[in-house]
Amino acid sequence: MIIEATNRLAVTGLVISGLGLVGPAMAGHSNDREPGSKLARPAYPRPFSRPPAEGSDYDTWRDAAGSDIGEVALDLDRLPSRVDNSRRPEFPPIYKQKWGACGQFASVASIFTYEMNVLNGTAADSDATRFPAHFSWNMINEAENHGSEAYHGWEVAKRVGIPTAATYGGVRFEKIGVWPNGYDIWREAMEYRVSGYRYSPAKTVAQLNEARGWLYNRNQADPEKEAIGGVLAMDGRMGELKSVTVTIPKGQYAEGQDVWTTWGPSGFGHGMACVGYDDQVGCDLNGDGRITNDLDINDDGEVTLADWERGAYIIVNSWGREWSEDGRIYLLYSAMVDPTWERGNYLGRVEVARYQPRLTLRLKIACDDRTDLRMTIGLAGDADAELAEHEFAPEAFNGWPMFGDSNAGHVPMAGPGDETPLEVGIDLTALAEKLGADQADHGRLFLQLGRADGSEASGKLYECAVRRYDAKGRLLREDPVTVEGGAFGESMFQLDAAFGGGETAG
Ligand SMILES: [Ca+2]
Ligand SMILES: [Ca+2]
Repeated sequence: MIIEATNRLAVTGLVISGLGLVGPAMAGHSNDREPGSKLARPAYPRPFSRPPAEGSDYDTWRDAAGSDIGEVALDLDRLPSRVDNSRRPEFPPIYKQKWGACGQFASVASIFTYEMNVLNGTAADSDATRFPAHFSWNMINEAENHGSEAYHGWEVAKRVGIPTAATYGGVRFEKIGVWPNGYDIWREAMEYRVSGYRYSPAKTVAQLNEARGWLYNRNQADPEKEAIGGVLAMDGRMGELKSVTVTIPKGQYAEGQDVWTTWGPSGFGHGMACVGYDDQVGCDLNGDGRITNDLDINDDGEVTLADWERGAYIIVNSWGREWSEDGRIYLLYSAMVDPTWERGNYLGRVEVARYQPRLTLRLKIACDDRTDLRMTIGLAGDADAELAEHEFAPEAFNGWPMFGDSNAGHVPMAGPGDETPLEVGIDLTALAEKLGADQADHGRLFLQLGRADGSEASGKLYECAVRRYDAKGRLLREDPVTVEGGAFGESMFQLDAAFGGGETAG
């Protein structure tokens, strides 16, 4: 319901992508009245911080190597008064989005790209080191102009990976809902992953300071160790922005630059990248002729972050580099304390990882409804086994069950109106590892293709092969599997074949 409402607005040409509406149902679950809640800490605000279908025990940071939010305290004296990571070579250009893809422009094209370049020690100066917004967007937008959450992109990066823009064919496609055709694209995606992601509130000074520390050097407590700062995802409310935008007057710090004093008083969510902060930027909100952080300007009897007139985040928006002069804008720290826009009270962060698959599946497959496709892949360590020892159902080829109602659309594999069979790659490494280290390079493959209950979908498998790689990602060999028939729909298609171990499979 909410998605439809968002979509109606998005197709008017505005760049609206958040899925959330503020209402009483959303309040009260952040436990902000618990003791210690003023400290920096991870949180799972609904519905934008993790996929609901994964359950309330799903720890989105569990595979990350870095310390968790609030675990490390940085000496505040070390924080510079200004940090802008968007000026670093690891940060990609400021993009101008089309359609409601802002969530993926922020979470993948900007934030994932930045973090991956920091990890790799590279610069985001060409498509070879930039990552597309549309690869992950087209996994969850139902092949229409729908909005997305940051976590959609980060989960796609976790489960499938993200190909570089060079291999993918750009940062975005000119048509909605297209999946890339080519094993090498899917294979490259496997190397660029997310290991963990997290949201945390930024409603208190302690939480603000932790966020500043992340932006500065990821709260690296050891002064001897250098660390390049991280960037953060945020979700702003974008209605009536004119009424909350102030251009800093002449003679003041950062004169002539725009500041959002609060989130827009109305409207829907919009994903953006928070790239830094500036403690000096300020605005006289109460008109007393001074810019203060120590007066109770909202008359609630205490001085909190909500009263601060000085200090602002630096935001990179995906409305083009001419917007707001240079594509960036300030947002007062106090704007993040907003009970009417809960999404705007949180910041999201991500940890990325490089990865080399050792065992993959190459498939050439057609299906007239990629969301209703059901695919199960099994492995057995014994090449003569009659049953799989371990099985899995890859999210992307089972309608993305973890995303609930958000999927890749009831369209053919390649995209709307395109019946071309798609050549894809699927990582089997984790499945093979379950067989034990010595068996991971040979065994028996079991593949089952069908359709969702009640679906009329049909399709055909054209090619199937198992590929093995060495630890550096070099192809060792491909074992082709003979496909006989390959049609599925009303009945299931199944094959099994030995692979590896020097034998020719099939
Ligand atoms: Ca004032
Ligand atoms: Ca106050």
